[in-house]
Amino acid sequence: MSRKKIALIGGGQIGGVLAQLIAQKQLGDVVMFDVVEDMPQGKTLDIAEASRIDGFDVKVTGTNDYKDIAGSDIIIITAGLPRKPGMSRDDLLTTNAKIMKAVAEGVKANAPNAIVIIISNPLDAMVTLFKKVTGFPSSRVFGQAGILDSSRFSTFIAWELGISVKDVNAMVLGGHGDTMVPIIRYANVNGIPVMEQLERKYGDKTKANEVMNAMVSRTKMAGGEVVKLLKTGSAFYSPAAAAVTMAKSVIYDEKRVLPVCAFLNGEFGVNGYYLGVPAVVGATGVEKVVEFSLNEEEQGLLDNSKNAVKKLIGDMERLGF
Ligand code: TXD
Repeated sequence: MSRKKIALIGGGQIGGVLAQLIAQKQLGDVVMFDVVEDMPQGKTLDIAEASRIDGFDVKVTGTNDYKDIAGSDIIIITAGLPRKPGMSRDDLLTTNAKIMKAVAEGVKANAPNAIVIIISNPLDAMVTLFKKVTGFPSSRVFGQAGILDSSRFSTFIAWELGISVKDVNAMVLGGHGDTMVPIIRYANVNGIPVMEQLERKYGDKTKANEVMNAMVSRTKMAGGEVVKLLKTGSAFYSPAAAAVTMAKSVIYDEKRVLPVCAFLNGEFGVNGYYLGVPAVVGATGVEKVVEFSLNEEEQGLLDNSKNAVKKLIGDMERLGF
């Protein structure tokens, strides 16, 4: 089997980590594209020169020319500005929509058959715009947010219970913003409900709810917490790790059930919008949305999140995108 070709559109903080992770895991040959002259060439040369240390034979190259992404099997897009302290992800809309439109045109012209994973914020709107500009099937255009948000939720639970994060399953649905929906009821430790563990730990339902609600709030604000500490940008190690998980599931047709920003055709009562939901990710991209029952409160929170995404897309359309 010939090696896959993975193009990274955007060679900034996340793009750089993506390139190194993909190389180290030998997922495929990497081509990093950025508009900053020579920067992708420099970053990828640096990564490539570690090949003997990390033991990889995949090629890692950089370019400022879209023609070099031709034939890519997978494209991961991080092009766009990150937020600064005090900014919301939505504040990036105007600037990043302009960038995403240019990127979509470049990808459509040079790699029309690729599977596309989008990371740029505001995520749900950027995925929507990319799909609109390229006209690619929605199965081949999806976004990374839910894996990161779910990992943050799971990590906080593991820290609270003093257990391995490997045994925690906790999912976040909805848009990648303040209205995201950590699904408390299904959060579990090897099948044991987290809420039961918290009630046993504290011997008090009220305290258990307080602790869970604090973790839910921290999950929703986790991106901003990192931005506040970094001051010059946003999280980049964790989103890169999340996107590599998605790319791996495509490359090896793993059919992982992953929370991704996927196009909904009625699933979860949502029709015609991209939203974070669990989906089967395989060789053809998003193969199936995995629905599960939500109670009235959970459905209300998901509808609220969809409405926030719907408003953002309306704002984007009013800006002419
Ligand atoms: O999980 C998630 N989805 C989010 C995504 C988690 C964290 C950060 N999230 C967003 O990813 C963030 O808000 C940004 O919108 C993107 C990229 O974040 P990153 O930290 O990598 O930003 P950088 O370091 O500024 O890198 C962006 C690169 C930079 O090198 C620019 O020169 C380049 O994008 N850029 C372009 N590349 C290609 N084409 C065009 N037009 C272009 N414009 C800028």
